[in-house]
Amino acid sequence: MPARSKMKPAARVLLVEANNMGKWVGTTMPYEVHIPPLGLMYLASYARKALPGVEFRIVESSLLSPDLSSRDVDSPRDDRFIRILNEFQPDVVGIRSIAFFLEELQRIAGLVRAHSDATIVAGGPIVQAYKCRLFQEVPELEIAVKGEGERVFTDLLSGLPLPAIAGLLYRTDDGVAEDGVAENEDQLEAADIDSLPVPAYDLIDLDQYQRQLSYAYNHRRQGILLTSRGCAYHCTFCFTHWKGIRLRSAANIFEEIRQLHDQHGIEDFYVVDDIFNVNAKRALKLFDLIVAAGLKVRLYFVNGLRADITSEEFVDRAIEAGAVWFTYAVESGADEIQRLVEKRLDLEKARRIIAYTQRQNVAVNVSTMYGFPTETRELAQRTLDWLSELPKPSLLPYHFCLRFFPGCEVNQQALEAGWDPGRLELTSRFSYNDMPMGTPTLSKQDMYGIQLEYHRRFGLSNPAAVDSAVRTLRSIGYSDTEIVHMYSVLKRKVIHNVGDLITAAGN
Ligand code: B12
Ligand code: SF4
Repeated sequence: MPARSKMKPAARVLLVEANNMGKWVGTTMPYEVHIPPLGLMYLASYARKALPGVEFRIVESSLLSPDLSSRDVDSPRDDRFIRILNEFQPDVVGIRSIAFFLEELQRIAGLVRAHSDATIVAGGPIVQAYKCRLFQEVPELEIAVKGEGERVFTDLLSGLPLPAIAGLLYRTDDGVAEDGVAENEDQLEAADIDSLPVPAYDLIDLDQYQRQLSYAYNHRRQGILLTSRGCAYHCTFCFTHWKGIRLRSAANIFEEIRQLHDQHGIEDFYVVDDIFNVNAKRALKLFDLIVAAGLKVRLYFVNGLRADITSEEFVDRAIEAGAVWFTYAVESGADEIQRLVEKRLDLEKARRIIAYTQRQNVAVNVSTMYGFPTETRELAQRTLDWLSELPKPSLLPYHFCLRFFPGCEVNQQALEAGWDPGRLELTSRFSYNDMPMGTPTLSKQDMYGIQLEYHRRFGLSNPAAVDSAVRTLRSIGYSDTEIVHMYSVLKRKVIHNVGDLITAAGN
């Protein structure tokens, strides 16, 4: 790959979300979880404001096939992407990916190089995870952007010299850079995130996303809200790709909601912040604005609320503003593990507020994990027992085996606890519901036992749990089709009706 010292100013930019959602859920269905690619939509809206002459297009690589059942046949999927390259003739192809989808990034970069001479730029969490190594893994890659992309990508597109743009990694033949890849200093993240334009919803097909499932497994016109960047906590298993934490104001978030509602007919808003409720005052103000405007919207806290800082007032006012979906990230019911991973959740407070939320008849998810370094069967068992003290099981049966993504502190903790380094790397390629391999303190058999016990007591093999989840879903407006589609993906097999679902749970 010839090194470049700068890019020619670009006229056409193709942005690609490189993912393989079938791999994620480990199955092929005519509908999958697909979420509008927010990072790329932010890049496009920012860059086109600064460079109005540049034309942008956004595609998601695993949504290219009109018929998802043919996804395993490589050529039709490749053909559609090649057709886009030929028709659009991009000068730049910007690809977002995460560590889990390295193979998909490789596939897309290979296709671009074979069928176009566009400059290939990568961004997203995968860059922070792999840094210079990404250039070995993806030989076609020319430039990569570390962290926040709006300003850096705009500078790149306008043709500034590469050494002058903070936040870049790029191939160079200056003979100085190690491995032929230069790394510029990190950029300063935008301080005022209220000034970022609303993501470019006009560049995606909201109907196509509605045919897929949202982050909350329903078929809606999806509005994705990122109301803050970064997290105030530092859990060792979590991949931190923003540096500090920055919050948008309640007024700014409300304006986005109103705009998406009025201009795009969006009524369902999925909040993907790391911890939305990190500032309670801001959250309550947002709820007040929505209520005062009489906006009929539904809010889904799909990603994470920290339970021990959530109050009853937060829950009540969120529901008044339209919240129907609360996800509490608990991880472990053992204080020892809470300390080890530096989450330090107050489990007693967490239990109280989760129970309170469950009594309000909204969807409540409690995400937990097992397989932490040094975690024994007894410690893992404590999480299951902790869950049993809640009034209801988690609506989504989310008890995951910990994965180790490159760049997370927990990898060091695992190595210190005697884990095999090759094994750690392997786990980052597994789907969340692939069966785990065992750890020095938790055998593979123990892990199977934990999974089975979880599903028997709280999850997919428990008819009462499934029945209660179905009732809640119906009460918050899910159609039976949505419920059946959701469970087909969760169970990795097509379910035909709700009755079959409950019967199947008992078998
Ligand atoms: C929504 C979400 C999901 C959704 C949708 C997937 C998606 N679109 O990413 C769902 C639920 C499906 C999901 C699943 C998973 N996710 Co997820 N997810 C997120 C979450 C919460 C928000 C993503 C987002 O929209 N961020 C906001 C946008 C604005 O940020 P961004 O995409 O990073 O984009 C900015 C920059 O990165 C950069 N940029 C991005 N792309 C590009 C491209 C170019 C060319 C340039 C120049 C710049 C650039 O500019 C953007 C604007 O500043 C993040 C956490 C987070 N805070 O980001 C985790 C996160 C991305 N997920 C993660 C993981 C691990 C997963 C799973 C593998 C989990 C699992 N074990 O099952 C699965 C994989 C499936 C999948 N398709 O992603 C990790 C990735 C870690 C890593 N090292 O790669 C993250 C970072 C969470 C974490 N802290 O650990 N996820
Ligand atoms: S796991 Fe959640 S609380 Fe912990 S650092 Fe990551 S986003 Fe923050």
